Amino acid sequence: MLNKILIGIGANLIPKGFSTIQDGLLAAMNMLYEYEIENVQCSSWYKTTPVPRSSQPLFINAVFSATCDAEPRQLLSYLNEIEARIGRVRTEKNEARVIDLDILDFNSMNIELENLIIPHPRMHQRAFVLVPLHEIRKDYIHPSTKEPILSLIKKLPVDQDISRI
Ligand code: PH2
Ligand code: MG
Ligand code: MG
Repeated sequence: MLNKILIGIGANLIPKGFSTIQDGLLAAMNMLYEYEIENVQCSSWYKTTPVPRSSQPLFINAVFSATCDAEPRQLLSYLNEIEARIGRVRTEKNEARVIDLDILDFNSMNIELENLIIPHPRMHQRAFVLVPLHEIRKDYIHPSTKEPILSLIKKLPVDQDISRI
């Protein structure tokens, strides 16, 4: 278990075969061990308004830390596979979805590959990432800006509602 990772998880549609959004998210989390993503520590679940604001349904979001042997590209393909197993079909960017798994942080490194930038390029602007992340990593420092998580939270725009479920 070489690598320490942070993953954002969220959805705003109920997947087929599940009765709630959260059931789909929990099913995805139960698949992680099949990909040797281990030592999972998850924040509380949060109800959040869509960013940017839209008429989409509210999201359920959380952040978890874990360990894995996989390299970033391999990890991304594992996460994409889990999304597909829950029933995600990708069409347009920022559309409503049954599951989204995003790599937020990988060993606190700055990584730029084709189709994969870590830390996640928009995480510092998103309450639905920063607030749950702060719950599990109070000392988190953003790897590229070096800003502590609390100062990032203080700079968030006020229109992003988030409440613990
Ligand atoms: N994900 C997005 C865009 N907007 N808003 C909320 N509240 N939660 C999300 O998970 C989310 C979003 C892109 O992946
Ligand atoms: Mg996302
Ligand atoms: Mg994604």
